Amino acid sequence: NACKLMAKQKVALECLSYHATASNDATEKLLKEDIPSAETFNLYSFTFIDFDLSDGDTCKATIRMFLECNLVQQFHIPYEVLCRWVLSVKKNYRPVKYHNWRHALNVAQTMFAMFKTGKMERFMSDLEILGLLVACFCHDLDHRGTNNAFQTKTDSPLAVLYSTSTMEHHHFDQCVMILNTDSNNIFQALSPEDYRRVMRMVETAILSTDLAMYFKKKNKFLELIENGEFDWQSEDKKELLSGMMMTACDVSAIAKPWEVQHRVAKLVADEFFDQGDLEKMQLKEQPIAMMDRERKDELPQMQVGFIDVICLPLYRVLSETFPWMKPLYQGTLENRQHWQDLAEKV
Ligand code: 5BB
Ligand code: ZN
Repeated sequence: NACKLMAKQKVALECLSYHATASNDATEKLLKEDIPSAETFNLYSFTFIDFDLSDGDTCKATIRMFLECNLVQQFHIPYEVLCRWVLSVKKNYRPVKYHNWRHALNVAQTMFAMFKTGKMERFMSDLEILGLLVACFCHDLDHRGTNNAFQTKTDSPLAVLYSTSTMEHHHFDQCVMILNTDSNNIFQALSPEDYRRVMRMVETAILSTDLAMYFKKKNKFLELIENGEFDWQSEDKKELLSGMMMTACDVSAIAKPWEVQHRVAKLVADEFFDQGDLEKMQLKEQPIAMMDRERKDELPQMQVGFIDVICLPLYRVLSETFPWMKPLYQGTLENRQHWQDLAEKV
């Protein structure tokens, strides 16, 4: 326990130099700007792309999703607080190659597209929609470009604090920290009970983005589906479904049009290689193939494996049960062919 306190202090100190809430100037500026329509940003589509958006546009797209889901009105979110929260969340992502603010935006947009175009909205209460959207935006906060195994191997203070789902616990802590910072609390008008419920949902949803958690829960989910489950209303079934949706959104770059998937996969690989370099230098260790620059030729084959083991099975059950989710399955299948072709070339 004393050990954990020390670790907590170390993490806090480390983050102090980094964390900042958005400035009043930036908030004022965003507050005054027009928010373009959802169509302008292509928000309803599973083929949304952020590449051409400016940083300012990414904030506006975020606000547009909250407006489009009627969350600002429904939960009396003061508009200025929403603007400040968006800017603060963006600020608390680090400029790593893949797990940065753009990734969070893309994950949240896929969740939005699932609600609307995927027609999943009907299974969720407004509070759940709020919780899931917030969870998507916050789910990788303060990611350092290194995974849980790396935290454990390097005895990072974070790993001392949380021995399992290390980074995911930290992402949630960061999410809470922002909400608890003056004038960033978009949940401020909720009743104490709704407040507790939405925080619990955000926590569960963020923790479920640990791939280890996905593997632990997916069989239970498959079992329910195979038994022809149609009622997703009960608490634990909703939690299971939400977790699956979080993973489906988290890996949804795999379902984008090929040019986009190709470019994003390179970002993922570059971040993995950076961790591999750290392992070689700091730990004098041979990184696994996925993180070894010397083995970048194997990337297409690894993507096929990733698609076959994680993505396609998940998108298959989701689209069999919820037919409007089919574009995710279809896009992934097309990309599999491209990666397979590349794998055969080498
Ligand atoms: C994933 C699980 N890992 C513990 C071992 C490696 N595998 S993998 O073989 O499926 C794999 C996945 C290997 C290489 C990969 O990327 C090479 C560029 C990937 C991969 N992972 N490819 C991607 O396009 C994406 Br997106 C990802 C996801 C990376 C984040 C992992 C966290 C997912 C949480 C649900
Ligand atoms: Zn993520």
